[in-house]
Amino acid sequence: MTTTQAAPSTDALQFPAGFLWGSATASYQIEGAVTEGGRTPSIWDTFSHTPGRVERGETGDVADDHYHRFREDVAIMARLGLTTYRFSVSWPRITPQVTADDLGPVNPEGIGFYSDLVDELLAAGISPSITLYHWDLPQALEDAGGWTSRRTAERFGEYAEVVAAALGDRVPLFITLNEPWCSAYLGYASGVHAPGRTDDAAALTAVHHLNLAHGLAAASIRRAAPTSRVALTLNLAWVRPQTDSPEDAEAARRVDGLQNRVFLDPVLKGAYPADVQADTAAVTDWSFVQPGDLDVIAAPIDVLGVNYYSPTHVRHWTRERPKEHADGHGEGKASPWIACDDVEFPFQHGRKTDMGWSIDPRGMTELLLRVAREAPGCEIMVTENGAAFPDVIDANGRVIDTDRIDYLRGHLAAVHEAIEAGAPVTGYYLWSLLDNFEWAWGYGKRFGIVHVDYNTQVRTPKDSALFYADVIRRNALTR
Ligand code: IFM
Repeated sequence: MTTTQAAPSTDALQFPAGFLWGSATASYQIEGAVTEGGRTPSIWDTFSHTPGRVERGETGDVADDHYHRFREDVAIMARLGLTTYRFSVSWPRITPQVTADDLGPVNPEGIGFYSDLVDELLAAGISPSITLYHWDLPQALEDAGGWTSRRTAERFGEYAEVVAAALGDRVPLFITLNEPWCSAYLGYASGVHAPGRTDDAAALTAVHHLNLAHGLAAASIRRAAPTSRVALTLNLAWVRPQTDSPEDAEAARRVDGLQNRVFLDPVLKGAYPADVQADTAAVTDWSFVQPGDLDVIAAPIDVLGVNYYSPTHVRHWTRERPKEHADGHGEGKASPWIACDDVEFPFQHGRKTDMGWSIDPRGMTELLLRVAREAPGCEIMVTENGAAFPDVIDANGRVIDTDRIDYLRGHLAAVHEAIEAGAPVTGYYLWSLLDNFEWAWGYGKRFGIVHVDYNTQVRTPKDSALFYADVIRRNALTR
């Protein structure tokens, strides 16, 4: 592997000069060391230690031990030729004594860890991109209401200012939140993620407070790190009605509202979608939106981060037969889809990843083009894309993950197509660098392009890592 730029091939999908090639991770999924460096518990420590919440009772206590092995991991990134790396900062490392009313003292060890990581990356020629919140909320804040409390958003704005002030001189891009859809709906409606609550009104309250937290953090970053750029990462969906019927179109409208527009519209238009507010009127009157909030949320951002894995197929549910739950949220369990009783997620034929997610790169192109239309003038980055497959190390010590390479080929071609069609996509972060703790699935799902042996912590680049290194070296996808 070398970082020398190869000559462009005529038989290749060439990416624009300066296109950023990265990989992404998140603190709780890789760091381990949960009681070290002054860190206090997050909601994911509590959740994963609660029996029945995570497959096989697995936790992030050790994970990839990245806290101790980050220099080795940066060396791997350098060998792959990554030009950027997206990681998240664990809030309970930075202000471990935070309460609902007071951010508490800044922990120098917490700042020190991320400062060392940033320096290591810069020394390797890799540009750091920081996500401020990738789901590990300090447990003390959850005890005071978590994202249902406005004070969590206020403390988040202050925490963002601390991190931006400490690292902004060396970090060109700060992403406020990762996938607030998951934090709100999986955390507070379906309960399959921490904190594991099942309360629709709480989830919609969380939606707004997460949006507000984004706005407050964006303002903090502007103040404390004026040369850094501000982004928000959303897991937007390409929502496909199963048929052309008006009923299926209605199902798609509802899901699009909850997944896409309730996050996009406040940021891009300074308003919540009226149809979503009407759909959910029986759940909440939305009085948690206070005067001035939408102005805070709608402050301009520099980059919109889009995470895409799979399309979302929806159909009107007629109640004549059992509901299909291809979105993975089973019958009899609380649903993340509020006020969507008549919507089902029909099973699809075709190729799937180990998560059971349909593989459809077309959705990536469509989604990026939609975002480009809805956010004119805003740069777009794919901040996550990748796939889990049941990888094994063979007798020669090699992981031949052809399925993942195929997935990446298809999706990189889809990104290229969106760029050709005019979407201002400037970077791509592959999820994920390392196999890691896949939330409620534990370690059973492997998303990494680098295999991790959880017994020995030995890292082995998979064939997909070599494939990705070649794409980066050429700045192109060869056919
Ligand atoms: O592992 C997660 C990540 O934390 C957020 N986006 C989706 C990934 C795969 O499920």
